[in-house]
Amino acid sequence: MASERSDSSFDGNGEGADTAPLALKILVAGGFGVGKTTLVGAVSEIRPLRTEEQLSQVGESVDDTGGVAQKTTTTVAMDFGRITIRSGLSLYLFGTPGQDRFWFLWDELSQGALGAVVLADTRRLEDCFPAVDYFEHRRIPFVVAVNCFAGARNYGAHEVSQALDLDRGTPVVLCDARDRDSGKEVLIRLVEYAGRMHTARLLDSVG
Ligand SMILES: Nc1nc2c(ncn2[C@@H]2O[C@H](COP(=O)(O)OP(=O)(O)O)[C@@H](O)[C@H]2O)c(=O)[nH]1
Ligand SMILES: [Mg+2]
Repeated sequence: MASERSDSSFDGNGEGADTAPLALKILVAGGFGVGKTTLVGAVSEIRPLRTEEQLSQVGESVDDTGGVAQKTTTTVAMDFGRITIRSGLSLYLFGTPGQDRFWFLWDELSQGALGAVVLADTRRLEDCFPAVDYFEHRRIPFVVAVNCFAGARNYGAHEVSQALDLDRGTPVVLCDARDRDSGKEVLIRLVEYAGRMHTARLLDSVG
């Protein structure tokens, strides 16, 4: 059954890619309020599964809503969505929880992931440092997607790359997390980049 085969390639190994539909797992990370839930919602073909909770009064002291005045919900576990990039290739998107207190979920979520999108807001670039560190340390390929909020100064990709001290070659793309095509563009860049990285490592490992 097609859906079962799709599930079996969920780990992203890609065996039989010519015949079986391939489903790859992608993480969407970044600071609180940077647009992760928005991005997953904008690109997903299925109604995105969200686990948002009203920001509780208890959380008020720890959830930094500075610069995100309208935000009244927070993702406590994760966002989940799916997008078909082209016939036979779909991506399963997992939005990681934005707050430090949910870090324990990341190791679980990153199992078998092809790569990650780190969303960044140039007004609070430092918020994505933990995500950048996390993926660099675990050698999980990622692209940095700058979510271009109105009112934020427009930085060039190179400037962002320098400010985040990214490894050479790590792509930086500008996007609008609310826009489906823009989000899809980011995901395509990631798939291409991660594909190249994984292939290069495979070739390295065989000598
Ligand atoms: N102006 C603008 N607002 C955005 C954009 N992306 C997200 N937002 C808003 O910013 C807030 C936080 O976004 P959300 O996706 O919940 O952030 P998350 O915490 O990373 O999941 C929401 O109120 C969004 O509607 C964007 O590109 N431009
Ligand atoms: Mg969210």
